[in-house]
Amino acid sequence: MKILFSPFSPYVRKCLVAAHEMGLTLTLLPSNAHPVNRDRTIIADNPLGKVPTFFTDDGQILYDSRVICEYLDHLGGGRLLPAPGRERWTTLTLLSLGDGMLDAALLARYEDVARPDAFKWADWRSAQMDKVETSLEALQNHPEWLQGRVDMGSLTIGCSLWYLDLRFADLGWRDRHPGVAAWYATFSQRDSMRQQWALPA
Ligand SMILES: N[C@@H](CCC(=O)N[C@@H](CS)C(=O)NCC(=O)O)C(=O)O
Repeated sequence: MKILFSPFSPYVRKCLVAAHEMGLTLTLLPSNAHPVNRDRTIIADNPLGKVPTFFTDDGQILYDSRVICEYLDHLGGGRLLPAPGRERWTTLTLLSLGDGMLDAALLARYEDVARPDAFKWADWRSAQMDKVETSLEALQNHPEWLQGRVDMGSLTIGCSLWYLDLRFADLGWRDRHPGVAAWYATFSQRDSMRQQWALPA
């Protein structure tokens, strides 16, 4: 199994963390995804030109991270995505919250690094970061959403917090959301969450 890789993509990381939880190893392939300077080699396999893009051993191409994680979970015996029922809907909703935080944070990041100064819109950027903030607030107010949970929901939230630390190091989210910070301090010690992935030299 192969995956188009970027060390800074939280969505790629989510797939690698899920694979690690399942005891599966993925071969990493280079890529250069960018919303404007689009990577034609990715587009050849995924018309959206985004990573992660994933290649199964029997020749299927899968995207996006949600589908890839579902595929990995299926291979690994379904530990990270419960069978249909209340638990599954809870897990998937938490997963959507984590993905939504990432989508907003990535848009703010692109605003910072990809949009020319003349076109920047400060209110729009702060509204994206406010989505992150209101999501953290909800997690802070509902500790039961995360407590004791190891599934695609909590792993996605974990990867979104990893991305905040990577790209928005002075956000100071831990001061405003100490309960989430305490959860992450423990959760981020999982073997899967501690892994560092890199392309082979
Ligand atoms: N919903 C997608 C989002 C993937 C995504 O946006 N990846 C970024 C890299 S972190 C990307 O490929 N950006 C290029 C672009 O926006 O065209 C997923 O969950 O896989």
